[in-house]
Order: sequence, then structure tokens, then C-alpha cells
Amino acid sequence: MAVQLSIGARVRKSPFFQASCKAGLTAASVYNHMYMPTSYGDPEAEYHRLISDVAMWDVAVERQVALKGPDALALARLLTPRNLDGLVIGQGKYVPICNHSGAIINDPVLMQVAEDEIWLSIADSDIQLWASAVAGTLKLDVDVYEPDVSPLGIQGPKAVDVVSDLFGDWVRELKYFGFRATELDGIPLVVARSGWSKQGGYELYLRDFNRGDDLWARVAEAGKPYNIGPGAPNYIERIESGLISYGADTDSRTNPFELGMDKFIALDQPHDFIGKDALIAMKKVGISRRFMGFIIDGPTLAATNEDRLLVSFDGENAGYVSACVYSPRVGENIGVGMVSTAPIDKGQTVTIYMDDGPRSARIVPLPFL
Ligand code: THG
Repeated sequence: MAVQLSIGARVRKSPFFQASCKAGLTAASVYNHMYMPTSYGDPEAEYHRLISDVAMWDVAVERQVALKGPDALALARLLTPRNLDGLVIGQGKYVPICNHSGAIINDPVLMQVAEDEIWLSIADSDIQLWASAVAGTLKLDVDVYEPDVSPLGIQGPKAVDVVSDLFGDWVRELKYFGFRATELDGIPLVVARSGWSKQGGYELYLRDFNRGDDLWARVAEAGKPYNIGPGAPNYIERIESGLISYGADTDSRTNPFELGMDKFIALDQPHDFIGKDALIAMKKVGISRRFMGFIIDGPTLAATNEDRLLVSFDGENAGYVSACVYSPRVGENIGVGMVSTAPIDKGQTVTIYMDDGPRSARIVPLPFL
């Protein structure tokens, strides 16, 4: 397809949007009602930068939903099946959110920012609407809103050097998803050890929309000795790492067990949460499909994949592949997707319907690397 994205006032722009454009942005998507940079024109270079050096990503689309007030934790407990006991300020946790039927509707990173303040760093769905409806209906004493916060990702093996040059060696001690509020030459931000890659890295949560150019320029400068360059959540690396992309990998009935999220679902905790009864029932019945990896036969795949690909087994529909690509590190065509448990249990190959015809594929566990 050769379709251009219309740029207008209805879809929001990140505080790093101008800087991203100046850095050579060539493609964008839309996520949380905001343009999300996806490429700077050289996917191979962007991949190698992430694997070997360090990349900076405009991930301001990872919007925050703030829960602020005496009932902030009570609301957070209702929103997620994860057990939130023992959370401390400066700690983050990956917290799936389900609806009353037990289907996953987002998979945010939760951050305990203050005694009475929690941020949900959300994937692409309207959790502010969901959370404020729950809070309002139950008359909880908590304000739900979107604060002025925009993450800038710094990902790759040398991210730790860039970020410690900027902020000091204390960043090396941060635990995964741990964070601390600080500033950089008067730019207010939060430094977190996080990011949607398995190459290690940080996210700088900018707390003043007007300082986007300033922060981008400082990171680009500090990263020069480490060969930093612009990038975006990486299509190849996320498949290799088996990271879940809510919306791409999920449909309106996907449940957390199908995604292998069992360890995040605390059905035995005393606290109530939305979806608890449904999830208890699902757990009893078991799953009929599962998010898995695929090793796909045939010619090298390009790094684009515009639609879900249908999977069949024994002549029957057996699910979908949501993303696939040639992996330089695995040395094979690989993919991720949702596939029925029948071929998994039997250790058998499936057929994937690609644009250029059917191909056979082997189902394998995730991650690939
Ligand atoms: N950064 C920030 N917010 C985000 C994302 C992000 N919000 C939306 C989306 N990404 C959240 N999704 C994920 C999914 C997986 C991980 C992080 C965010 C992740 N998972 C590890 C894994 O799967 O191995 C570890 C999970 C764990 O063990 O706790 O890192 O990127 N700010």
C-alpha cells in the first residue's frame, strides 16, 4: 500500500514530534490518539543500533493515567488482577487490566509515584475513561486524569552509559521498572529503568510538554560517544523477545492465560478486582489457544506485515499470526501469534496463509532469544 497518514489537529502530537521529524522521521502510526514514530527510513540500521549500541525513541504515546487521592491504591487494586501488596514509592510493576469478562483491555506499567498517587503507563486503549467510570460509580475518593508526562525511551546495551553520563551512577542501581524523580538542567522528569525491548534501557518521563526539544537535544548530545540514533519500538526485536503488543496480538476476547500471563494473575488474593469471577472460571476450564512463536518456511520475509495472517491446522482455522519477519539473530523467518492448543499439544506444523501463498510453520515457545 502507498497511503499517507494525514497530519491534523485531532490526533495529538508528542512533545518530541518536531525533534523526531528533524531527525528524519519517515513513518508514523497512531496510538493513544497521538502520532507514534515508527521509522526513520532504515529498519536495518535501527535494529542494529538497538542490538549493539543505543537508540532514542519518542514513546510519548505511552500516556500516563494518574490516580491521585486517598483511594488511589484501592482503585488500582480493582483495576488489575495483579497483587499490589507491598508496593513502595519508586517501584513499578507490569499490571494487566481485564474487563468483567476476563478479557485483557490493556497491559500498563504501574508506578507508585507518591503515597496517594499512582500512574498507569498505558498501552493503546482508553484506560482513563475506564478508570474514571469505575471510580465515579463506586464514589471512590480519587482523581483520575492524564498528567503532562511523556516518556522518551533510551534502549540498547549502551543506554546505561548514556543515562549515567546524564544523571549519575545511581541510575545503574535502579531495579527493573524502578524509577526516581529528578531534573536535567531544570527539565523536570522521572528516570525509570524500563522499556519495550529486552536490550536493556531507560525511559525519561518528561514532565513539561514545552521542554521536548530541550530533552531530545540533551540526550542526542550525551549519546554521541555511544553512537546513539533515533529509533522506535522495534518490529524485529519485539518478535524475537516475544513482547506482547496489546491490540496487535490481542482481540476483544483474549484472556491473560492465553498470553502466558499466569504469574501476574493473583486469583487467591483477598482483594476483589474486575474480572475475578470470570478469570477463576477460565482458569478451571483451561485455555483453547495460546500466544506462541512460529518458525516459518520459505523465502526471507520483509519487515512489514500489514494484516493478521490466518493459520490453519488439519484443514481448520487455528488462529492468527500477528507479526512476522526475518530475524538476523535467529537466522530464520519468525512470527508471533495466537494458535489453538491442538497443534501445540501434538507438536505439529501449521499452515500460514501469507500474501504469496501458504507456508508451513513450526510452533515454538517464546521468547526466541
Ligand atoms: N513503557 C512505558 N509504558 C508502556 C510501555 C513501555 N505502556 C504500554 C506498554 N509498553 C506496556 N507493555 C509492556 C509489555 C511488556 C513489558 C513492558 C511493557 C516488559 N515485559 C517483560 C517481559 O515480558 O519479559 C518483563 C515483565 C515482568 O516480568 O514484570 O518489559 O514500554 N513506560
